[in-house]
Amino acid sequence: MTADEQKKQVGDAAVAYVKDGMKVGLGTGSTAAWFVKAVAEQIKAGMKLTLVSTSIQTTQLAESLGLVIKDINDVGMLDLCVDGADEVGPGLALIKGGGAALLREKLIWEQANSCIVIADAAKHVATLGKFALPIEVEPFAWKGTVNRISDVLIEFDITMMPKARKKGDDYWITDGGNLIFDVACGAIHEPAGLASALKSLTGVVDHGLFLDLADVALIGGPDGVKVLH
Ligand code: ABF
Repeated sequence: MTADEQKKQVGDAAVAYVKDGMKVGLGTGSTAAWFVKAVAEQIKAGMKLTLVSTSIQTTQLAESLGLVIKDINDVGMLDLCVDGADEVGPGLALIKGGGAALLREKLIWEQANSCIVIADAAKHVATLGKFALPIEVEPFAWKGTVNRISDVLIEFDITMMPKARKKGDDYWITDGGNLIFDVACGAIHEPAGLASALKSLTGVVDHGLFLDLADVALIGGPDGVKVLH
């Protein structure tokens, strides 16, 4: 079973959690895209939903499927958000942000009563950190911010310098106009401590550690979908 087949498997499975009349947050990435397509089929079959999106990319996909995306400020608390991840670790601690949408994703997740993460089997790990941790940084005075990030990383025995994510020759700019720096941590042994230390730094907008936010994880695989709580 290929990774993409597993992504479709969990994207389709997540639709079982969507009920008529719900307000639903649509995640970002190739796994979440399968969920968006499955939601579009439900709406074609008559389901009534209010939808919000975690990125311009997802909004464009949704609208291409005839879906209407509402402004998150107009809908109040969401019933559900379904989104992908780069790593799913113990206690459903996640690394997200490989799609550079971490800030809008986290804001939507914070406004949802229930958050479901969907991922292929390769994303399910015993320790977070093999996937580089994305950190979203205010563009103004970013070099000083990167120096402060490096100082904090050393306290967590992470010696790799943050690497600016680039698209061609330019720095990657998020939907909100910020920069993304990726840190090859290797292993993150104290996710909560690192998350708190990074968030306290002036110039750091947010980071890709999603802790105590996921309620359920659907992990794909040839033996069927594993449901983790
Ligand atoms: C987004 O999708 C990001 O937070 C995460 O990094 C990415 C995973 O992408 P994919 O599903 O394509 O592997 O939610």
